[in-house]
Amino acid sequence: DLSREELLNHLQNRLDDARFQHCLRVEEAARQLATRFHADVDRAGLAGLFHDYAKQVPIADYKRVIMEDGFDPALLQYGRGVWHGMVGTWFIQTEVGLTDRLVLQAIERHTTGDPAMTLLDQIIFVADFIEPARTLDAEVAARAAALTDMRQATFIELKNTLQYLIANNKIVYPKTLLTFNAFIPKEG
Ligand code: DGI
Ligand code: FE
Ligand code: FE
Ligand code: FE
Repeated sequence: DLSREELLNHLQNRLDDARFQHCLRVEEAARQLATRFHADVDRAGLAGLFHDYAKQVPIADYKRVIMEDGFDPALLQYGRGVWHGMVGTWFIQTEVGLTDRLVLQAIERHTTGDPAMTLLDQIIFVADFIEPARTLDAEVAARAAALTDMRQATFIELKNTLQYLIANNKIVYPKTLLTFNAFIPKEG
C-alpha cells in the first residue's frame, strides 16, 4: 500500500494547490459523514481525497483514453465536468494504482451520481458539495440535510446541478437526470 506521503505526492502532481486543498477538505468531510452514518471511514476518506484527481487532465488525453480504452464514444460529446469522474478512475488506476472497487465506484459516480448509488457513493457525492468552502444556498441546505438524511442531501445537490446545467445551456448527461428521478423524495 502507498503511504500517505506517496498518495499526496500523486495528487499534487496532477492538481493545482486550490484543487488539492479542496480534495483535502472533501476527504475530511467524507470521513465525518461516514462516521455519522456508520459507513467505511477509511474508504470514504480515500475516495474523498482522490475524487478530483483527474480534474485537470488535458482534454486531448481524455479523448485518447475514451477512444482507445473501451469507453462509450458518446462520452466524447461531454467535457471534463463529466469525464473526471467516470473516466478519471482510469487515470487513478493507471497512475496511482488504486484498486479498491468501492472507492473507485464512489469516484466514478461523484459528479453525475447513479440511480443505484450506495451510502458510500452518496457520501462522496455530498461531501464534495458541502465541504467547508462551499457557501451557496443549496450547499448550506445540503449540509443541514446531511446531518440526518443522505438521500435528501443528495437530492438537493442533484436539483441544484440540473438547474445550473439548464440555466446555462449545458448538455445534461442522461444519468444525471436518471439519478435525480431516483432520488425524488417519496410523497406522504
Ligand atoms: O469537481 P467539482 O467541481 O468539485 O464538483 P463535481 O465533480 O460535482 O462537478 C460539478 C460540475 O459538474 C458542475 O460544474 C456541473 C458538472 N456536471 C454535473 N453533471 C453534469 C455536469 N456537466 C454536464 N455538462 N452534464 C452533466 O450531466
Ligand atoms: Fe469533481
Ligand atoms: Fe458533486
Ligand atoms: Fe470536487
